[in-house]
Amino acid sequence: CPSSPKHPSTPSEKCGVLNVTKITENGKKVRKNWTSSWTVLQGSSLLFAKGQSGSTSWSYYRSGLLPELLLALLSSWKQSVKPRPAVSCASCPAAQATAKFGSNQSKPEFTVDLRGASAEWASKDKSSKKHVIELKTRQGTELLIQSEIDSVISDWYRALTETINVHAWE
Ligand code: I3S
Repeated sequence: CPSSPKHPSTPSEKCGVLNVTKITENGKKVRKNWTSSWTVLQGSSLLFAKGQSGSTSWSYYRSGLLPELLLALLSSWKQSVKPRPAVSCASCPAAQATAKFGSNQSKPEFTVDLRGASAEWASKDKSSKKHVIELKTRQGTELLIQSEIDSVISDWYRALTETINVHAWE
């Protein structure tokens, strides 16, 4: 019998810019299409913002997410130059970002249900890129998630695996 989660109230809020592609959708293989997406982890959901493939500062400005983008970049930079504190809700404006998704300023392009999902470091045959996470959902969608910044993707790996563990039996 699996033990109950060690941290049932682990804050599952995080956001930032990640490279993402689906490789399977509803059990069917799809062609890779890497895009840079504003990504929000909220509870047991992972949301990807629409229209970030150009990912210019202007597109973030227009979507109203530029302040959050700058905060996320600043946070990544800070994390890369000094010991990293645990990710906390206060360090990330995920809630505001999600509120903006909800108010149509930037609709999520798609949402992934992390309940019953799995996340692991992708093997080399999945991608030639470094720092790639393979995320598989219960619904048969497989995604690759990547960042060039080691500390950024490591934090996401930790947050995703913790969230998946907490929601595994829902
Ligand atoms: O797994 P693949 O098919 O080698 O993935 C690469 C291709 O999707 C490629 O696109 P085209 O097949 O349209 O040329 C992408 O540009 C590459 O980025 C993909 O490989 P990586 O290893 O970057 O995931």
